[in-house]
Amino acid sequence: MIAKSEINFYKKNGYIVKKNLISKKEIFKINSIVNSIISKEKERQKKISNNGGTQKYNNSHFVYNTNSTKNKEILRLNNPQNNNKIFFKLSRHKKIISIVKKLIGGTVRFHLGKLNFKLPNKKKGSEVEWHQDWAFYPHTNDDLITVGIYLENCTEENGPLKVLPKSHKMPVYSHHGMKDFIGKIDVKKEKINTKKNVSLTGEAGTVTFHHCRMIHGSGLNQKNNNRPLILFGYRACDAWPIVNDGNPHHDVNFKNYNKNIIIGKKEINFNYLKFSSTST
Ligand SMILES: O=C(O)CCC(=O)C(=O)O
Repeated sequence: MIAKSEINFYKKNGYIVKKNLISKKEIFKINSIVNSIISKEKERQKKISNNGGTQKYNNSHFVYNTNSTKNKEILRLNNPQNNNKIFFKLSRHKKIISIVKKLIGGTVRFHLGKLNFKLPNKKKGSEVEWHQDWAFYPHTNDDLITVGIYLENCTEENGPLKVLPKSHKMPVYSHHGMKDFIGKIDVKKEKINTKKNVSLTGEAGTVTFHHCRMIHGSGLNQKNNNRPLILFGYRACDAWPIVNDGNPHHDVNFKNYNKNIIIGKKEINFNYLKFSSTST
């Protein structure tokens, strides 16, 4: 499923793209579920007056471009794998997991999922500024990877994922503004040359893999579709989260945390977290 040369390419550049990894038949089924979930949500919205950008929090929820009821559009479905089993199965897809396993060192624990949309026709509001995923969820090591699955053909005009090759070997940059976390890098201030970025385009079913420290983002969508892109995050079993990012976390529920192990032995004791007192 993945050649040695591709693993070496990933190590050197921080990303790889596997064209048409997921079959058109599977993509067709997934898209019919996506369409039905979106229609249901739109119907639900009609019955609700202004209720904020995020409707409910059961770990799988919609994120909107605005809190207002006017011109409200869906930007994202968070954690689709908890919404419908078709996404759960996709998050455990053998072809994806066998590649992830090779790229992050042998063990695989599921981390998070998103189904991102881009507003059509150059509408502003869903561009993604340059960032490193690592800044959102630092771990005890950086064997973490983000996998992107295009559900529709994604050309340059659709606002594809863009990566800066080799940037996974650069420092982790500040994602803060004056004082608060703003989730993006000030590339001018950091003197980062973004001109050498690479667009990860591909037909529906194409799958992208990028390192958690890779600087990446995406621009406007000039077309009239909504560029559905599923993103799944995976981490090696020995990469422990330093912050609680709202996704399964060992401090919150160890059993749940272990349930996300796809390849690897379940930890049965917590000794690694016990601190011995050395104070006198
Ligand atoms: O949807 C996109 O174009 C990119 C999203 C992304 O990079 C992220 O959510 O971390």
